[in-house]
Amino acid sequence: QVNPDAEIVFVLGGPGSGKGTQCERIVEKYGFGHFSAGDLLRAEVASGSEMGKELEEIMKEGKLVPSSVTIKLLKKAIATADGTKFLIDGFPRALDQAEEFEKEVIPCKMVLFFDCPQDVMEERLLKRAETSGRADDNIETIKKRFDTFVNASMPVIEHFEKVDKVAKISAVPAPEEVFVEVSKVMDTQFA
Ligand code: UP5
Ligand code: MG
Repeated sequence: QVNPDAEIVFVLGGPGSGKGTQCERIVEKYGFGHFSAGDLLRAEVASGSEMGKELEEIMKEGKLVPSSVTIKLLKKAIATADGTKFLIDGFPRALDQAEEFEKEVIPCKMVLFFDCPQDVMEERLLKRAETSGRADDNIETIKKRFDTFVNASMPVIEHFEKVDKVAKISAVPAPEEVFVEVSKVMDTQFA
């Protein structure tokens, strides 16, 4: 079961905004545990299971997998990990997912939102496509991921803004410059 003292940070932002990149740095500097919902799903796909095959189809369309799947994977990861401070990267991606997670697992302490224009994200993803091997790093799927982000995921950020839990950071500068701003937020929140 999840430790009720666990402190959860949702790390959100569009496809290619740099969530994973910044999470790596936070882990290194602040000793958080890091769980990427997308990485957990890709591991399930790689396992070759029946469920993995279904997930693969959904992800190729840039759509959202059922929250029962992501919440189960995340809950297990958090419950079995050491430590009490966790980054949840790329989840929740829709309002009902946020509500369900906070009800069934634990409320989040705050949200880090990496704000990035679509043209910048597209350029990064197309560049990464040359080496990533990710099935969703192609222009058709990238466009669909952007649509899903705008329509389903932005309302999550708006919801947490209303309750004053969002730290919005521009993801446009170089990674080390973005991390300077991230560090300011982390130093304040986790002093
Ligand atoms: N890069 C990073 N920062 C940079 C910077 N400041 N300047 C220049 N370049 C920068 O970065 C992307 C690329 O940009 C890299 O090459 C990096 O070097 C460079 P990365 O840190 O990987 O960005 P990130 O935001 O993590 O991008 P990612 O592609 O992982 O985001 P997505 O949100 O699209 O992917 P995710 O893995 O979270 O989800 C994939 C799919 O899984 C979803 O589309 C969906 O189908 C499914 N999913 C669900 O259904 N539910 C979930 O809860 C989660 C996922
Ligand atoms: Mg990522």
